[in-house]
Amino acid sequence: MGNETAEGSGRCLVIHPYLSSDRERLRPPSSRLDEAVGLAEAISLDVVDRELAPLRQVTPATLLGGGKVSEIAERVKADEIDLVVVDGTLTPGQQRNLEKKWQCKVIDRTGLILEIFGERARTREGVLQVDLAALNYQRSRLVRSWTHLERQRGGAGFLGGPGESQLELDRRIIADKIVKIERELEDVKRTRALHRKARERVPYPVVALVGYTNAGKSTLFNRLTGAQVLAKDLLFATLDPTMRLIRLPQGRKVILSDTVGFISDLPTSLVAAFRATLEEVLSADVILHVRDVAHEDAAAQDADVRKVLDELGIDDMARSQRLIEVWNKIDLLDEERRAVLSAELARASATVTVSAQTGEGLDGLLRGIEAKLSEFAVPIEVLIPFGDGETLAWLFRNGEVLARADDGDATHVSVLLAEDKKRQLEARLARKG
Ligand SMILES: Nc1nc2c(ncn2[C@@H]2O[C@H](COP(=O)(O)OP(=O)(O)OP(=O)(O)O)[C@@H](O)[C@H]2O)c(=O)[nH]1
Ligand SMILES: [Mg+2]
Repeated sequence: MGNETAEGSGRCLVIHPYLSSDRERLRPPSSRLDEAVGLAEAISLDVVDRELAPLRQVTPATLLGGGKVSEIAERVKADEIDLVVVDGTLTPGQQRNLEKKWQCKVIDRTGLILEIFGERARTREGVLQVDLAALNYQRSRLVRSWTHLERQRGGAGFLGGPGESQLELDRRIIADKIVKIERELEDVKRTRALHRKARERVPYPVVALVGYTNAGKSTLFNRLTGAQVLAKDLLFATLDPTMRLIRLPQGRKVILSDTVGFISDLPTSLVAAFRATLEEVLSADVILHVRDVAHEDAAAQDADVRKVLDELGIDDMARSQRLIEVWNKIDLLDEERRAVLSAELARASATVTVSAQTGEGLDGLLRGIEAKLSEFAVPIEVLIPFGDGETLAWLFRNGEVLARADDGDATHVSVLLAEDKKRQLEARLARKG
């Protein structure tokens, strides 16, 4: 993807524009600006200036009004700014116009998040997904030749017929690349589906960590697994999914999975790109929604995460069955806020408070996971070949047999089994062929 900004890593000004008439904001503009600065810092940009830009209306050519544009032009000059991040959505035209007026590079929120993801992606699938999202983004705003593509084109003028403009050429190359990446992604996904199948045969339930970026998922993951996943005060520290086997207090083993965090207004192209990664979450037996309850935007972040989960098809029903809310960072709360939280906690269900940092509350969390796993027994029908008395005995031991009927060469059993037991049974049957 385009690395120009990351390479520049220069002096940066972050602007958060917002309509002053918008009264339905969940977050104050100042905290949105803070988050945007956090994003810029996540790719080591040197943020020397930050600014709120209330707009009375949108100016089509530049988004910001003329006065603001000139004011910033002067700032850019005086402070020797190399890059302006506009924490909003710019049309390709607006981006171009602002670059002209300010004489420096300009990127919007999507561009910035793409840069971060481009820097973080490690696995092949992650890299492909980010490339795809970046290409789709570029396609929509392709205005001049793109150095990256130029290199790949090799001999110029080779691919297109006469009279074809450079732009069309670039578009065509991008379109071709998109098709190619999509094909590669399909391959990777197929492999992953196979891996997942293999894992499903392993009798371990999957516990997935989800939550807003910086909520403490990786810190918790490391605490519980003894792993050393990068956990940092950095937005989008984690991008690629990681899994580890852990043992719960009562001896049961589960696979814990850490994954990319969410953020408000995640560009749609990226939501689509990361769907596949997040789909792992869908098939998890237990979902831990890790929340930074010490954050001033905790409520808004919660709403954002719920929205993404909804989009993934995890509705209220699934939530109530499979989700545990993990209120993290309670070590940062003073007595008063702890008291408020306890009152809320009393009303909430399936919620635990923890500090991934100090380890407080982790026993309760593990017990909560165990409880969830055995909570929802589902009735299933099993066909056991005659002679497999072992499996039959296992069913009686591990589930609640509702009915059994023998016929010729098999026994039909209808049994209530908890989710993890169901997996163990599937593994048993698969082993027996
Ligand atoms: N005080 C305190 N800090 C915490 C706690 N848990 C995590 N942190 C800090 O919060 C920051 C973010 O933690 P991560 O574990 O990287 O968060 P994450 O949810 O994995 O973030 P992404 O990978 O960016 O989505 C780090 O600086 C952690 O040290 C906690 O319980 N208490
Ligand atoms: Mg992380």
